[in-house]
Amino acid sequence: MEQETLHDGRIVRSEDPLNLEMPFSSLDQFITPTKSFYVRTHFPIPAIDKDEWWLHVEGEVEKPFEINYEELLKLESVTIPVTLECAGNNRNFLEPKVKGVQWGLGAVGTAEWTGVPLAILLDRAEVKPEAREVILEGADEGVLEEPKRPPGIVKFARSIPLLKARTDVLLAYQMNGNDLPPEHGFPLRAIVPGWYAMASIKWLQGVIVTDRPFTGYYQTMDYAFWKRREEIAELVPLTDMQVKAEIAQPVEGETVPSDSNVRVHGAAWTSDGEITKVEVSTNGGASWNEASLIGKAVSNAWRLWDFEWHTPSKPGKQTLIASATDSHGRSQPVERDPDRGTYMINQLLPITVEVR
Ligand SMILES: Nc1nc2c(c(=O)[nH]1)N[C@H]1C(S)=C(S)[C@@H](COP(=O)(O)O)O[C@H]1N2
Ligand SMILES: [Mo]
Repeated sequence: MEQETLHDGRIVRSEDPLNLEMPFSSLDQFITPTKSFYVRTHFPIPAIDKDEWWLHVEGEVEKPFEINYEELLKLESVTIPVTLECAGNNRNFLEPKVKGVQWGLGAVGTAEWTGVPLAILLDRAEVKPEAREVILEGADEGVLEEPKRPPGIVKFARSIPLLKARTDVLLAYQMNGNDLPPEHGFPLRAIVPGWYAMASIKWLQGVIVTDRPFTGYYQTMDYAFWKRREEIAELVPLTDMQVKAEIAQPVEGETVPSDSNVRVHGAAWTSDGEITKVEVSTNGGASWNEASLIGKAVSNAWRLWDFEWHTPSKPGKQTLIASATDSHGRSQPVERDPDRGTYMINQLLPITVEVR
């Protein structure tokens, strides 16, 4: 593997725009410290003065309004732990190589988010009966390079079905008990539990209620996959995170002592349900052992797990695989589904260690 540069202990996947990955081997607690949390940006980070910032709530509503930071902080707030995973997490495991940020295991993290449920703002605006979706728009913008792009400046925006917007979405101004850092969306970001994190819009400035499906760049040309209607492929926006377990330690290529107890540990997550089982194979999938799930299940957050492996007395290479199952009985595929393009990577990821 190529040499990795670090930025405050995170792996730099690109400087401009800033894309930082958590070294997943450092996973040692349920909450990811803010300084380790991965960063995904598409454009330069907007410098926002909170005293001049307004959130606009508009579209198919009876009473459109604007609210500033100070007023927002006075509203009823909640704090919830939520796991965010980039839809392209694990992309550097894909063969052949594909375009996009070459994330390893660490474009995922769990933070405690504090803010105002979007439902409170939607109620204040009085959503019209014909409303179907809510578009969330960030303040960041730029000109796109890919050929199938609208000319001119594009803003990062995504939509959520009205029901999900009302029941699940949080507008967060704090991460792990402190103001959101600029790179994580200061002053305000959306948190969309259970969905890949492209929907958790940072630097939020617009909440636009609409009566028809939104087909903006980031949910059609990008952040979409091919789904089959019978045999016909149709482009569908990415939404739910897929069930997955990742091994934090040991790491790929590590040497472990023979005839010893080695702790294999990591995290597993899913959407809309909970992790019920993580299995670990230490012989390339020939046999499986059940790992222990640590702590309690928390909705919309990952579950840490571990397994004590008694290593073989004979030296040699061993292949470790972790596999998660959730409360809907969903588990991870063995093979990659090419219809998923460069996203939703949750097939089993074997790692090789050297027993010596
Ligand atoms: N406004 C805006 N919101 C955004 C993005 C962005 O580039 N601009 N990136 C999205 C993507 S693809 C991901 S994975 C998450 C990353 O959130 P984080 O940087 O706080 O980890 O933010 C999402 N929200
Ligand atoms: Mo992402």
